[in-house]
Amino acid sequence: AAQQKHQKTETKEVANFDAVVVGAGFSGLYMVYRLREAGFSTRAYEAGDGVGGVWYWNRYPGARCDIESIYYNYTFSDELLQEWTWSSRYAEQPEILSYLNYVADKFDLRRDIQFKTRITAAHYNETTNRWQINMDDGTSVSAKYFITGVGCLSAASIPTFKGLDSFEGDWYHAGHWPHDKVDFQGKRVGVIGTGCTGVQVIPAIAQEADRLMVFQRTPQYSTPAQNHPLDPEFIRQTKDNYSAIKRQIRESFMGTPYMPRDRSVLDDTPEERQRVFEEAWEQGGQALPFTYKDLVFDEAANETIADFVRSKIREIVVDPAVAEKLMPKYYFATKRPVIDTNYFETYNRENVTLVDVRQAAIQEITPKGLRTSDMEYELDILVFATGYDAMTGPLFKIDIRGRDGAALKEKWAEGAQTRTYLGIATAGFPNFFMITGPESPSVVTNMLVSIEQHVEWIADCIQYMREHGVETIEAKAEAEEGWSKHCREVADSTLYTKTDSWYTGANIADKPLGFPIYLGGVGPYRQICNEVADKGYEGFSLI
Ligand code: N01
Repeated sequence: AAQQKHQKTETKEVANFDAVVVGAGFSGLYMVYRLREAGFSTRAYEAGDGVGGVWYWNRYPGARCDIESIYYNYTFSDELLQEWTWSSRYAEQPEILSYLNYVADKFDLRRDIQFKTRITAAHYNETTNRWQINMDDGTSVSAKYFITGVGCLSAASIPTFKGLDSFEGDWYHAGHWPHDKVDFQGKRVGVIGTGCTGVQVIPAIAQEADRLMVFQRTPQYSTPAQNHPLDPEFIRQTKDNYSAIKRQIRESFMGTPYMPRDRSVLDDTPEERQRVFEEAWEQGGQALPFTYKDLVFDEAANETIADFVRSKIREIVVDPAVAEKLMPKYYFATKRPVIDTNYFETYNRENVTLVDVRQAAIQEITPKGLRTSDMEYELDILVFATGYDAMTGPLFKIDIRGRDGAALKEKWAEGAQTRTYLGIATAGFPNFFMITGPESPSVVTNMLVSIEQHVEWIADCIQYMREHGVETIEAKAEAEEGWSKHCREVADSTLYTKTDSWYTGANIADKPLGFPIYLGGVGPYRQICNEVADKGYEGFSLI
């Protein structure tokens, strides 16, 4: 039936390419560049009217990257590294978007990108060994290779609250923020969600709105970003040392030069731990999780750092009752570690109210605001910082079908954690590559390092195929099974799988639980991928 559906698709085929790429974010842009350099005809399709991916859509106030700017850029071009200068330790969204536009201009990438076009379906045709790719404008193209650069966090999730249609005010999801400034002045604003997004948007809105109501279900650990403008001397040294930095981040664990200190927190006295934690808190950013090697492996070790952050929250938040509501209880750093600028301080403001919706659940959105089981809150604007259907969500927005018309969505119906080879490919879907797909290191790392590694590996693979007269590459089922098992075993040796999060899929109703992220580190993962390639693409069938 699926095959019939495939054949019945009524679209107008307008072009043929060697490769079609989905998205013009960091992944899509670099994939277009690499393939074009290698002489393959390539077209990227992008739903937005500009480049940038998540940095195009996430225009909410306070949006900035939680990886230090000097490591959050492409490293493939020395010239680009020397030309571009970041203004602060953690770059804000407008600056990152300017960078991506600069890259697109510098390498003349726009001529191979079709904007304002969403790919709706990609079906593999066994007879022609090509992918037929359909767009939302009714056109269709064919390509030998189908490559997704859809990102891991691009499918916004808005919980199905009763009554949202009746709300008389304005509402926004942070990941689909309007291009025009939203004016909060004189307004009563509600924010639902206290993940990375909530922690950034809450302090920014609080400065402007008349009243801000934060609807919190799960309190967060968050540590100060200690953001600051970059010193010209520091920039000069960074630019002088970029080849060493590049090597270091590529071989590292997380895609930044930091490695956990080779010491157990339990081997230090409470006083010494306190000193180490205080120093990392002052240093800010992602320093705290790197203070000891066992923090995400051992429950007792984790409790020491969790206690430290809780004590900091009690110090910062003046009202002890509010501070208690803000106490996080899950294992520290088993959700994406959050860094902030004045997050906990914001709860000391007179115009901010914290509402614990774990204690009094949200019941409905009303025409005038939001009702919990306790009371109704009147609101002019409602902001959803409620996150994403991560990892598989962006892929499932496209009807991807491989051999015999089998749908990717059906193949992974029992969870994405058991169904890819290296997070790049999946059995039954020939000549299909995923940039930062499920079961690759992706979201626990500096995405830029992971993206460059995948793009280069995929481009090399396609070149290898051309050089060796290979028409089809496809992951073998047994290789896929082995990788998925390995991926899960690594995750189970940590505390990550003991916390419900968007990593596990627990944030989306009815999503199968899993852990579709490789926690082995970007350096070791790169080595594995290189070895696979060096052995003639071991684990793949090449025909
Ligand atoms: O999403 P989240 P996010 N009722 O899923 C709450 C990246 N990112 O957009 O935990 C009430 O983390 C939910 O509560 P709970 C980064 O990787 C990076 O903040 O499910 N509340 C939670 O508090 C990040 O991890 C940057 O109980 C509901 C929040 O909404 C990832 O994106 C910036 C609810 C969702 O938090 C996702 O972050 C921003 C309901 N029905 C994002 N449903 C930087 O680089 C959900 N929630 C800095």
